Amino acid sequence: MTDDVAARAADQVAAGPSHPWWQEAVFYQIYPRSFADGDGDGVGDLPGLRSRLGYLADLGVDALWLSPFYRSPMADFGYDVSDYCDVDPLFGTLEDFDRLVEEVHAAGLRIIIDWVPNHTSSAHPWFVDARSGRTSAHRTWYVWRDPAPGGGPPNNWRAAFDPAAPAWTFDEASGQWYLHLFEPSQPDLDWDEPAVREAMADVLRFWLDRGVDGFRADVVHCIGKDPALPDNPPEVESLPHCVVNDVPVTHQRIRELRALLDTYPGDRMMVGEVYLLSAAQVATYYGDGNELHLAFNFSPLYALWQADTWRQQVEEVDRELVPRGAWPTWVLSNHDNRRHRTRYDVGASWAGEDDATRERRSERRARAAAVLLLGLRGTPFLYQGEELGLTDIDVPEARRVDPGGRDGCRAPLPWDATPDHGWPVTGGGKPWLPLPADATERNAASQQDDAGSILHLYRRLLAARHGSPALRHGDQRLLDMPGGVLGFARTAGTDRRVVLVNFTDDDHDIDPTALSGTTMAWRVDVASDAEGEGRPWRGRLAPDQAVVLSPAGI
Ligand code: TEU
Repeated sequence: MTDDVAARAADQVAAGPSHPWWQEAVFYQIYPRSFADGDGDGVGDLPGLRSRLGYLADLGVDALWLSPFYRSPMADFGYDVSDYCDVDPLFGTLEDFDRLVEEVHAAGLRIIIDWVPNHTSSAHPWFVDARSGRTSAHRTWYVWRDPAPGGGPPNNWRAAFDPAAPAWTFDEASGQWYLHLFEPSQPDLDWDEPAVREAMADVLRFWLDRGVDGFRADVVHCIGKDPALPDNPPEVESLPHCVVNDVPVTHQRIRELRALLDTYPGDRMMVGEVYLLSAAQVATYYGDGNELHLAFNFSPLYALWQADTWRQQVEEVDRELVPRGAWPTWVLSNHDNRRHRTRYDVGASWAGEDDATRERRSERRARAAAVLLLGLRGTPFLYQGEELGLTDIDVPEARRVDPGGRDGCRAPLPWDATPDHGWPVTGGGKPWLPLPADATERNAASQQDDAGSILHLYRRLLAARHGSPALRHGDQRLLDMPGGVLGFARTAGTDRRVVLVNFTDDDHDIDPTALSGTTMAWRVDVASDAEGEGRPWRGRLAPDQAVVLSPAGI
């Protein structure tokens, strides 16, 4: 046994019963188009990802979540699947996928893959057949309805992305409408049809048999629909139906999926994208430990950089999820939303402030947010590039491609300071989206060489989590702090940590008795600006500074 393994084993004994891997893991989301390009066509792919696994292992994440790589017309960049059991040639081959899983596991990491159960592409053979006529074999696999009395769509549901668009498209040939909560090219499957459930179970088995550790289930709260398809009430009529669809039958469907996963060895898991914006609703999708292992809770994605707001987020999760045994998740950025560094910059500028000042503050906030994310109780999900402190790019109109206007957070990851930043394109073409404008200064290689970079902060935080049962799975207690500061204590057995985050532009002096009720001394384990790490804590937080503290003298 190596020292490291022995230390971890001793740690676990000290911390009591073991915890499932997906509660202790830090996940890293790979958006494959934008991670790394292995064949020089300007779009990231599986060989590119394989060539960068060393970077992820060095970073210290535990598990990867791979966004869709299936065959697809790419109308929604892979969330419109035309074959669930094959790799799109743009990303490589099934053999590339198998090698990826092997190499991920050999590196001591896990991998979960995106699974898109709510809808297929309109180019999927199932839908092509369904559309071919009212009596076709797959007609009942999708949601078809006659026009409303007097014509028009069957109900008032709206599609995502275009708030004015109905969630229905009329099929001239058969005289019926089909349902699509997203684009018309993404028809909704009808999960009341047993053959759909069986086909989708086969898809899960196909990938489980290939060794994946689990799935991220896309808009999984939408697979069940109220069979009466009632109009949305007036107060939510203008919202896309996908953010309000919340019906009991979905829980039954998810229990069936859970039962399937449980037949496999190795603690396979499912994290659901439950895009409902209250933690109380999200909590129900964990069932009684018999539905989703984890569910995304997205309201923190829209939280401002304010201590009170974050305190409310933590309190809501502590109130709604934790008492029912639902293990929380935390996420600051993903491929659908503006990056948090960009969000936290909003409203921070005022007349006379220069760009450099603003840039420094937004860097400080991105760093403090990393301490917050990796200090909270729950499973954190990182989105590729946040470890470099990336901001959204401004995409010139001529190069915009996403129907949902989400290109800004999907720029290719800048690997180095060379002119193409690790994205050389054959024949002098361009990557599918522009690289960030500051890629020459802000890229993986430069930050690897700079111990003071945000990349190194993420590494130190991930190492601190690995070294502390309290951070990985401990209890959490909010502390009384001055306005503008969030503080919480994490405890597992004798292991203790305190996390403090200053959300303001001012210094704050913290009374040490507020941390534990005693005058015990604390040491700085990790600081967002690296100040004082490994030394006694002096009781002062700098503007937008965050720290992880441990009891001094241990
Ligand atoms: O997202 C679901 C979803 O609700 C988002 O589209 C959200 O409404 C929007 O992005 C808010 O900005 C999932 C995937 O993550 C997304 O990429 C897909 O486009 C969508 O499902 C359809 O599969």
